[in-house]
Amino acid sequence: MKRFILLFSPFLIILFISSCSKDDDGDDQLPSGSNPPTLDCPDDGNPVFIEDSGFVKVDFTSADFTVTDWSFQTNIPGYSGNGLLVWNGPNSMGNPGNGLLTFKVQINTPGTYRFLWRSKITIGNNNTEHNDSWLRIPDAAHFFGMKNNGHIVYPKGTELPPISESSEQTDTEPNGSGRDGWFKAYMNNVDWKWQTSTSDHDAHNIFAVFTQPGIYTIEVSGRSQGHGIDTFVLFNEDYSQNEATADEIGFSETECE
Ligand SMILES: [Ca+2]
Repeated sequence: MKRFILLFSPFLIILFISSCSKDDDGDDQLPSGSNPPTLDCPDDGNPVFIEDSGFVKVDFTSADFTVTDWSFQTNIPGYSGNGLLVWNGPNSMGNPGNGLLTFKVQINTPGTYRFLWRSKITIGNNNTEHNDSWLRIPDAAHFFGMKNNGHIVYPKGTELPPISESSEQTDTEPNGSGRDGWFKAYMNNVDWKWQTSTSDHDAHNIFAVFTQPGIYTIEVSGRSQGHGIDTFVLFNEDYSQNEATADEIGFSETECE
């Protein structure tokens, strides 16, 4: 119920429109160890986050994580919304699909969207450990990584077709592990950071192409123990990274599927 109020609060909608108020970090914090608020959807329904004007923002704790080894946390400062999820299962370096989380987004504006999550390392002080999870967008038209110089990679084992921009490339395989269309998606900062990169030591940003309006699934599964994820956004070319990751922007509205 609390989440329902948060999502549909006119106050937050005003925040979204005005983009001039303080961020909402801490507005809805719960004591550590408390149960997360439940979404106001029927038991067999999923919340669907609605893209508007080329942007959608999702609280990572909105997924049904109850039967997984993702740990709901509110005792790590700096999260937004209701909390964060930390992968507390075994390291799954070569095996995507453990602790599968699914998120639904309704795309109304077809196009190419960049994916970015806000995450942190919750174990230790090494920025290359406890810093990654698996990511797949299986029903997009295309799902790929791209460097600023235009170089493109596709997840290993993907069944999605390539985009025409990579037709001249001889190698489109990312460095490091991957399987069944999943990208190993990493960040490199002990503290909170908006970064989702793929291909080891050769960071590519991650994109999905949605050619038709519709409801799409974002899949995340556990890889490195201690990787904590707060939020993710998908945004099209109308937004800079800074605009898309501004704290002032509230979570997208939801419907129930
Ligand atoms: Ca959150």
